[in-house]
Amino acid sequence: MNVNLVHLPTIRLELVDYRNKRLGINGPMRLGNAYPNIMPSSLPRVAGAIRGGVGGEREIRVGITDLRAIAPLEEKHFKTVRWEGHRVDVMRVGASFEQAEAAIRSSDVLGLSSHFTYESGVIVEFMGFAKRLKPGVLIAVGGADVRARPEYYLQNGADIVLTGDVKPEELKSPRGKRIVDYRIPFGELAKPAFDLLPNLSRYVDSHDGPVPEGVPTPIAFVYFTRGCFRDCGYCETAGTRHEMIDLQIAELMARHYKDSGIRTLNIIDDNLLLGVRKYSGGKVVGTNEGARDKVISLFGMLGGMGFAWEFPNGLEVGLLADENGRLDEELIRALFYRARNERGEIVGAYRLYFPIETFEKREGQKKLRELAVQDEVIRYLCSSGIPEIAFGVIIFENATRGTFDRTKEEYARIKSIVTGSGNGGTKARYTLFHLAPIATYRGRTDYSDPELTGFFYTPTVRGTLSPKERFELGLEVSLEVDPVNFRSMVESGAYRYGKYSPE
Ligand code: B12
Repeated sequence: MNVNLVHLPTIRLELVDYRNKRLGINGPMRLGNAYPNIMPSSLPRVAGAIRGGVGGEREIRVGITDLRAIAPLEEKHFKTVRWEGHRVDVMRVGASFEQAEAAIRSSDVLGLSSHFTYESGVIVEFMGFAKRLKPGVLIAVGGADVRARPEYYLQNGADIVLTGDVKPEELKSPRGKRIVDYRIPFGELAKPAFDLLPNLSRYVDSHDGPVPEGVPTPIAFVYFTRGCFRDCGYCETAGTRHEMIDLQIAELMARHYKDSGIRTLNIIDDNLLLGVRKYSGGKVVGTNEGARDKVISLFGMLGGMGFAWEFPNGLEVGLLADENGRLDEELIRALFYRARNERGEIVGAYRLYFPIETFEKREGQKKLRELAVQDEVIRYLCSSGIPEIAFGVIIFENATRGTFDRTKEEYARIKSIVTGSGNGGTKARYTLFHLAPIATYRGRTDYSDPELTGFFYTPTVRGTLSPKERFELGLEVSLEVDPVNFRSMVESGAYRYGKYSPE
């Protein structure tokens, strides 16, 4: 039996007819970052589980076709959507579907991952293409967006919809359309089949922009915990069971990555640090020493093995301090360890996505600590010279002009900490993104095109300000606080980290 897993093209959006003199925008605006040289985050793991683990099925032959890697620079017009009276061209980035024809024809089952709603249009289109080419082929899909809305995929071409992990024996069953919810132990996910990716050396992109000089490649995705019991309404993973890997399995997994030639890790836990503290009503009240020691040992081991790493999915930065708001320096030093190897390459942490989320009504969100604690973390990280930090603020639908003014002021303040006297060379970018209509906000959008479910646009029309006002106020603050990233995004769609001088 043949299972082929296909990594599909991503999308890139271009706002074609928007002009704004004040912002210096007088041509098409590329809103939508697309990093095509990125390893598929789940497919090697899915293939490894099918091939290997206790539930693994040795009689299944499994392969991976990576349409992004085959032609990373190829772009094709996918569709045009309307946003607030403007035209947005959606480009499909990666090789054409025809390049997967051989894989489709030879498959009994085709496997796809769908993590992002905004990419789901491409997934649906591909499912149609595959069924036309080979009507008998079974299509299995898994991933975060599939978990969020399994019925959508069943209705649009999928046969087996996995809302949990891969279940190898399910792929062998010709039964009708179905949703499979199944969780396999961590150990069975420990050996992603990197050998099935035809050319590992092409995976040089992170999802957070080009990596700084000295970061070795290839770059792969990894996680050591999964789930998060927090209740943040804007996160699809909210309210799920939290689980942490055993150290022995983590070591086995890290060795496997190293032996497979992986040099850099994109660490993508839902909430890596959650287990480190104890909580009451969601607030930190103490430390869970066992879990804290485990995280410290784990990162000691990764550094010892010579990996470089980044946290593109963010860390709950409040957990870097104890219940009294004192920085946990030992934990921070382990997570942000940094050295150079004999070739001068970076070992250890080179980048953190730092989720600020909001400067307003922070008390209402259990995971957010006082700004003073947050400032301390920033100060410490910058003085230790982490190469890059990406700060992120969410613009919620009830944002007012005051929200933007406050964000501008607070970002200027944070920027002065970053560029302050203790700075060890850190570059940063300061971003604002609009609430995506996912999780509890799913459905509260006035646009039917999934491509507008990103965070560059303002997909809800509710709120005191109009979508266009929120969009423009966001751009104004971005330009003022972070002209380096602003210009780069507008012109090329690529994130850039600025090295600003102290004001
Ligand atoms: C890593 C990650 C990222 C990475 C990029 C990852 C990538 N795909 O390239 C980064 C950090 C850059 C990122 C950014 C963003 N992300 Co993100 N991200 C995630 C995260 C944490 C993991 C995604 C992932 O790789 N999962 C795979 C891992 C966890 O699972 P796995 O073990 O490999 O897969 C198992 C199963 O899923 C299943 N399975 C999966 N695929 C398949 C296929 C087959 C055939 C089978 C059988 C089984 C199967 O079996 C596997 C093994 O058992 C998810 C949350 C989550 N837990 O999924 C959010 C998530 C996908 N991100 C989300 C969002 C909104 C974003 C952002 C838009 C903004 C933001 N809030 O961060 C940006 C946009 C990125 C961009 N391109 O511009 C949302 C998406 C919601 C939605 N439905 O659209 C999620 C769900 C988180 C959330 N906040 O709610 N993200």
